[in-house]
Amino acid sequence: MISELADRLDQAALTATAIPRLAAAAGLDPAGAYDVQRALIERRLARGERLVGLKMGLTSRAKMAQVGVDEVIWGHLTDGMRIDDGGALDLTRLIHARAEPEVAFLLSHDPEPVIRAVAPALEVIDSRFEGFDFSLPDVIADNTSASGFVVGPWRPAPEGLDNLGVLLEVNGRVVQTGSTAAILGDPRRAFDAAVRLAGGRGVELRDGWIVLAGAATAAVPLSPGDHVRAVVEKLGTASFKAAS
Ligand code: OOG
Ligand code: MG
Repeated sequence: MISELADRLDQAALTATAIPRLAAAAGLDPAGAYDVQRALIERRLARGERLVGLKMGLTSRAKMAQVGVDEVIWGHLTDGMRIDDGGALDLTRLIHARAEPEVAFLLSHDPEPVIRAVAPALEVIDSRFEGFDFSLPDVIADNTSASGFVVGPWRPAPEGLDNLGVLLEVNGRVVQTGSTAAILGDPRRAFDAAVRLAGGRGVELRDGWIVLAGAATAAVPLSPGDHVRAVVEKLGTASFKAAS
């Protein structure tokens, strides 16, 4: 059953076709949903992608309210999801993509996982479920809607990382504003949660991995031609262009 559910989600992503929710009918609880997520990631790895990090989700109230799920979740990042800073995103391969501003951490083994650097980031989420509508186990199984991400320039964590202004701009206009305080009170808590939760499920955290802390604001839908930029006070910017 795990493998069949992972296939359904994998095909939905590969063909950019939304599918109905699947967790309730399959009786999936969160633990079973993480098994489906793992099987889904195995399919990407079998196609030659590499794991490059983890993402936290629903670490802010703005996001919990937007999707109606109120638990912190985590997912996997692969190199196939990476978009160069300032690069292009092909929207024709996606279902109903949204962008959200994030903070990224660079993980170092010291020998325990610690934060080596911080960067402004953007995440592109693209739920494989119809209407971007899902339950907690659905979104976990769907690798927490992960689709793409952009990381801006790395720098050492500045003073006041727990309260930096965050803007999301589309075509030069500010469409969302927030603060890093929205991310669990301090985005470093999201890093700790990623280490604890993924580590607790046997994920081997590697030196050089990226950890996305979760969006500070609600996500916005993308249209062809959109220039999207995240601006994080003291950290700088990360951007991409939605091509079609
Ligand atoms: C779930 C993923 C949430 C975040 O940053 O909160 C997430 C979704 O919104 O579809 O990535
Ligand atoms: Mg996110």
